[in-house]
Amino acid sequence: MTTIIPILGDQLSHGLASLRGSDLASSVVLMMEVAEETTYVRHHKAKIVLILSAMRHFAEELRGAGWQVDYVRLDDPDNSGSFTGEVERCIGRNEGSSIRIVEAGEWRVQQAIGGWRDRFGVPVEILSDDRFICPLPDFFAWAASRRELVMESFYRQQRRRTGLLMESDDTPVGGQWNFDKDNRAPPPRQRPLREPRRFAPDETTREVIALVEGRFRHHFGTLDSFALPVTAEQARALLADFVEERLPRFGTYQDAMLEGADFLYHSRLSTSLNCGLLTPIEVCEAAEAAYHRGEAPLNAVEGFIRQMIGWREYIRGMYWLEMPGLSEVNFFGNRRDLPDFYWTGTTDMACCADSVRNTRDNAYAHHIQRLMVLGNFAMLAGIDPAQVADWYLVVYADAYEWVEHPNVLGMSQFADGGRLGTKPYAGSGAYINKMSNYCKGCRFDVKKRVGEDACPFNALYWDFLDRNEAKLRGNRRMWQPYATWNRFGDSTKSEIRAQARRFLDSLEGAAPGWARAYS
Ligand code: FAD
Ligand code: DLZ
Ligand code: SF4
Repeated sequence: MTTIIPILGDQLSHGLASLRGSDLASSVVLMMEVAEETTYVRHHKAKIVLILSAMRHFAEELRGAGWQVDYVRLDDPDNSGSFTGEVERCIGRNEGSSIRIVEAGEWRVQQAIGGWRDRFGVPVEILSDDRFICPLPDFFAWAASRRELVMESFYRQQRRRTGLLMESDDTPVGGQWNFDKDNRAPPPRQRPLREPRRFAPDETTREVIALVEGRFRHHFGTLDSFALPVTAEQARALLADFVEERLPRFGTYQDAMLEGADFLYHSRLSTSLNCGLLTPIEVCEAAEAAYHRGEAPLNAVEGFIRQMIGWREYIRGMYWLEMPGLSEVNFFGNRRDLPDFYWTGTTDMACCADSVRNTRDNAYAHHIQRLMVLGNFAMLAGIDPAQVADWYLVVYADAYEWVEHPNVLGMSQFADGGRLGTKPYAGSGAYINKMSNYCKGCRFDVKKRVGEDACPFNALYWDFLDRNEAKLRGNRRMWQPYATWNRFGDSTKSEIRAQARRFLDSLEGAAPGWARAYS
């Protein structure tokens, strides 16, 4: 009687529910490097290196802890290429009599797991992923009890649930739930003194890099500066480094952008969190402890904890609430192809060029680059949201559908018509100019709406409002921009429309198949 415990590439946590309470002697842990996962989109090379290297390290740690691990490598000639195929082979090799697995993070994988009982004729126990703080049934109950699914109210419930930054059951530390108004400073004059800690590739990672440079050489991105944590120990060192060096200013500069400052005061912890090397609760406790030691101010720590237990958990809940329909949403009916510069980085728009460069070099961009530069541009330009979502899923090392879909299709593209956000995150050049130093070095003039050197974001912003007036006019948070638009005279409106049209016509679409062509 052998229980097979499959552990997926984003489940690399020693406290995983399927390992807890399982018997070492009668269990076999199955870990599988499979083509289906490495190519369902053409992931950034760094994401594949991260997952495969972290999986190989994790398997060794499990063996060290006494587990019997059946590990299938990508280049194993008998590898079937899919989770289902590998579980089937593993049952055969080990006379498996039952399967114990933690629910998958993505809909498509969860669907496959749902078919295993019938296919293999053995009991399949699917456990909740309790690394997340809010169980999904609790999120669904919260959502069912609301008319509008506002993150802030969910976040307060999460503060009460965890007791993080709470004086008592209902009193937040500092007397306020949210210090966001202190968190909108323009960029600092200088970069942070020290970049986040880097982890030089060891022999295992170097072996995976060679595999990826061979088999996935046509995928987007470079590996020249690969330095991500691939073990829990390294991830904890990155967390300590963040708490010490950057957390104190995280809040203040949360929305700022500075050319060439790839990480600014951000934590860079999302890749480790999302594949399981860190748990959200340990990260929050480390930040809270820094506040209690007097080493980080409340606006920074509260802002960070809100991202972790508020946004991250709310986004995950929304994914499972809205799937499978979420993949198909297109509220504005946008059809334009994704511009080529999203892959090449070649554009005169300094903000977009720097954000794509960061994405290519580090498989990373910080939140405002993702939201107010690249996402904002795509929405204003009317790009097909499915192409936008594919791009985000490919290019970021922290991207899994559960977190990418709601952020891209909901928060950034408003393609869900406002289920997740109360209004579109649309901004003209003025917003980017306020929050960054990009415009100083740009060939476009951020103050101009029309003309050869006018900032494209300006005409696109007004054209977006104009095009979608019937869909947005009723939104009470859009009243002010429409009031401004309607004060423009007819000739100004026509000039703006013509400017936007000329610019959109000049955009080159990316070659089809970049995101989903199989290697
Ligand atoms: P920090 O700025 O240091 O924030 C701390 C942590 O808070 C992050 O590590 C992350 O775990 C969490 N967090 C903050 N905001 C969010 C959010 N909106 N959703 C979920 N978690 C959040 N995050 C991903 O993990 N994967 C994605 O694929 C992803 N795609 C995004 C796409 C768009 C269009 C946008 C606007 C945001 C996206 N995010 C995504 C959220 C956020 O941008 C990243 O989590 C963050 O930039 C990661 O960098 P960091 O670890 O330095 O974050
Ligand atoms: C992202 C990824 C990649 C690139 N490769 C693998 C893999 O070979 N084996 C694996 O178990 N997981 C991989 N992953 C992560 C999975 O895509 C992720 O675990 C599921 O999508 C979650 O549902
Ligand atoms: Fe971006 Fe416009 Fe500023 Fe150039 S001027 S950096 S395009 S916002």
